[in-house]
Amino acid sequence: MKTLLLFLLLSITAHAAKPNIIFIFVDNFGNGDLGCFGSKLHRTPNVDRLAAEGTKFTSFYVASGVCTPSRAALMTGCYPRRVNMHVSAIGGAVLQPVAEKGLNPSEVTMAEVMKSAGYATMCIGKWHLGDQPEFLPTRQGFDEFFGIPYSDDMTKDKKPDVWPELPLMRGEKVIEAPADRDHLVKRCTEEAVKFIAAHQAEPFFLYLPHTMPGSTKHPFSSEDFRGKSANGDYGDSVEELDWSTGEIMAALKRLKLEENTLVVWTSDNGAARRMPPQGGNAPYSGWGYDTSEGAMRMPCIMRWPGKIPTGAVNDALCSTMDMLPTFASLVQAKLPAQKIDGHDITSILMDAKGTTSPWDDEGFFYYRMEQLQAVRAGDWKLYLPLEGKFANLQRKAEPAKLALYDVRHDVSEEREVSAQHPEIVAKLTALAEKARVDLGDVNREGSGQRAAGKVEKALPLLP
Ligand SMILES: [Ca+2]
Repeated sequence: MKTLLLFLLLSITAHAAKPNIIFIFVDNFGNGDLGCFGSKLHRTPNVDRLAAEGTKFTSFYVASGVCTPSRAALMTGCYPRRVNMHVSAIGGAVLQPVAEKGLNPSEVTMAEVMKSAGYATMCIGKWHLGDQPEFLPTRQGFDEFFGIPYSDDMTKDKKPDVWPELPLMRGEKVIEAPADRDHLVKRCTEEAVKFIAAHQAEPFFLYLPHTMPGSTKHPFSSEDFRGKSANGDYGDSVEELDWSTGEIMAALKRLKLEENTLVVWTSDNGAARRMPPQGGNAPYSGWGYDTSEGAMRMPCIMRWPGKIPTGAVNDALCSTMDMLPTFASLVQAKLPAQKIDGHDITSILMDAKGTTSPWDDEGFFYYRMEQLQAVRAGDWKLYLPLEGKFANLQRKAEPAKLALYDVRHDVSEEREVSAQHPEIVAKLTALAEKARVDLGDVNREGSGQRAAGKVEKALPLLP
């Protein structure tokens, strides 16, 4: 009897020590689109509450300004170039349907790390790391998948001879085509609540990469939200995503899981340029898809009562690449054997006062597809002088020129200060060269790159 009691006590303690993790990843959503990050346009009370009960991260970066590479970096803890997911097989910025390329099954994903620690895992929403069976979430550590394999705008009418109807999937099966885009957020939310309830008695990892606001001019939302916001289809979508967050938090509360669950809320890249504008990346400059602060510096909130400070703002330089090693540390899992780029930032999460991070010494690199365009270390972001492929797509008036900004204190990049700080320019230039050796650049392979996955012949996903 005593042994049994001790065993029960130990298993309860062991469980309590293993937090559930929910990672909410919205799509093409700007820093300035949340009330708690300054939006006057959108009503986001649920995400605002998350921020009030947790910490806002204000120097939190994705590793690319566009979907596929950004997601590859989150899943692997690696720069997109390291895992060769920085371009598609046909030289595009993201994977298209019926792609021969995908995230290599030999890469160890965040989900596989969580599984190794005994977690139940599910991916709900938009995957975008390969649409062939070999590359689906169910082959990368997720017990379950509900959602679409790529962006919601990749519909059959765009390439009728090659692309299938937008597939909604459960596991590896197409259950609906075309997927009903109006109800994706609603249905993904219901699935999330169901998953949480089903796994309330064991540690779980829920990856919720929402499909919206997504990649179209007219983001989709259900009838409960359509036409209700002050900012058109985009605002409706933002407010539905906020509702979704509220539903998830309510489920955690109802099931008494609030205390032992780490919730992370962020976006895969900034709001894209549209005319007229929809989402906003204020106070950062630039739009989604490039290497501007607007494209890669994301609104990020983390909530974990008793562990992560409440109502705090944390300006340490962090990245989605840090999530894999940090989660591994929190759940006492082993790190992948292969080299990763992210850092265990547990101590940073738990102390909002510091502003230093491991990236300050080694540099954080902004790549656009194959091109290294900028580097940040500490307070400073250096835009590299560019001659290659994308030079004309760099930011502001003088695109190919070297430029230095103090992006901690001058977040809107109004004062170019390279002439005043030649030593900082030299230091960041040297860091950039180290990155080129390891990760490569235009027409230059890096010594630390690994191959992506590839199939001989890609087939459309059909019901
Ligand atoms: Ca995106």
